[in-house]
This record gives sequence, structure tokens and C-alpha cells, in this order.
Amino acid sequence: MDQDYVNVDEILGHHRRLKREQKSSQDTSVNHEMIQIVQPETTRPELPDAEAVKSSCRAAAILLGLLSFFLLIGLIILGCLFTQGKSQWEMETVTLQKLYNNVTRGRNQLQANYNSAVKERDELQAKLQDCANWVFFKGSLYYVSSNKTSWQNSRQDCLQRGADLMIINSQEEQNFANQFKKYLWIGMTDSETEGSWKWVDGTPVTTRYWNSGEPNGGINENCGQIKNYNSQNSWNDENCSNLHFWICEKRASP
Ligand code: MMA
Ligand code: CA
Repeated sequence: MDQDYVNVDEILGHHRRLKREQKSSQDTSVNHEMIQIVQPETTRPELPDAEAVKSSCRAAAILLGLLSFFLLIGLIILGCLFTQGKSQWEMETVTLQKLYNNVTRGRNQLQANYNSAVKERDELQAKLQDCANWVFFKGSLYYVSSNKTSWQNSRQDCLQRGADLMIINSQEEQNFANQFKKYLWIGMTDSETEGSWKWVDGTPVTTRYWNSGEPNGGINENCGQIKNYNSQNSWNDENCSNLHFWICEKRASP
């Protein structure tokens, strides 16, 4: 019985083996068929495809080359344009700088002119203001002070004004001095030699308009003044330190 079973098993095993082998051989043949199906499509038209790829590559290379060429040309043109533009810009910058410098110079010159014009105007205005204080009479200009000081200081003031204390050479001048109706220092002194009266220009006093009784001060009164202005003879000798108004004179034309 056991033998029978073994045999049956053997037969069954054999049968299964056969079937497996049959199946595997079928699979192999199927594989071969598949290979055979795949292989003809990929490997068989190998030569014509390679040519196409090669020509495509060539075309691509030519295209790339052309592109590179035109790109290079473009770059060169751009470079040229940039260089040209830059040099033009540099030239314009230089021109503008020169223009700016010129304008600056012009402006500075105008500023300087303006400043000197302002200075001149102020000086002229001051002169005009000063002129208003002077009175013209017979070729001379006269200035009568509005404050009082010593004879010496009054003379200094006249000198600073480009003038000197008044010198009286004529009756007209004497009358002119009187009409201010003020006690006025005039340019007359006997400080150097008592009794020897001299004008501030060094000339001796010849035409005399002493008030009656004058001069009477001796060494204590060495400076001349207009005093008794209601009389033509209005002069008085006076102590030089006393404070009085004064009258300056300068020639009208230099
Ligand atoms: C008097 C007279 C003048 C003199 C003065 C000095 C008022 O006048 O004597 O001659 O100069 O005094 O102040
Ligand atoms: Ca006197």
C-alpha cells in the first residue's frame, strides 16, 4: 500500500514538475517573444536615427554659433555705443564744468562789483549828508558846528573834514561869518608871539575886525573868535580853552 502511495506521489510530483517545466519553458518563450517584439523597434533602424541626431546636432551647433556670433556683434555694438556715449558724456561734463566755472567767475565779479558799488554809494551818501552841512560862499564852503569845544579841538575837527578854521580876508567874508549869529572860533591866534596875530595858514592878520576894546586878553586870550556879531567889527580875543562853536572853511574846487 505504502508503495502504491509513493508511486502515486511520485507520479503526481513528476506530473507537477512537468507542468512547471512546461510553464517555465512557455514563460521563456514568451520572454523571447517579448524581447523579439521590443528589439526590432529599438535596434533595427539604428543607422538612419543616428544620422538625424547628428544633423540635428549640426543644425543646433550652427544655430548656436550664429546666435553667439550675433550676440557678439550686439555686444560689440553696445560696447561701441557705450564708449561713444561715455566720451560724449565726458566731453559734455568738461564743457559744463567750464561753463559753470565761467558763470561762477562772472557771479563773483558781479558780487565784487556790487559790493564796491554799495561801498561807493555809502561813501557818496555820507558825502552828500556831509555836503548838506556846508554852505557855499564866494568860492569857499563853510561848516558851522552844532557843538562847542576848545579852539585847538575845533581846529582838529576842521582838519579832519579836509578844511581848517575860517580865515577872513574880506568885508564880505566878515559879514558872512556874522550872519550865523553865534560865538564862533575862527582860524586866528597869537599863541606863538603875543600880540602878533596870524591866520592858521601862517599869513599875518592884516584886515582887522576887532570889536572895540579888543584884543584885551594878553597872554590869557590867544585865540580869535566872532563874538559881537551884531556889529561888523565882531572879533574878540578869547582864552583858547573855552568851549565855543566853530566855523570851518575849505576851497570849493581843489
Ligand atoms: C569879556 C571881555 C572879552 C573877553 C571875555 C572872556 C564877556 O567878554 O573882556 O574881551 O574875551 O570877557 O570871557
Ligand atoms: Ca578879549
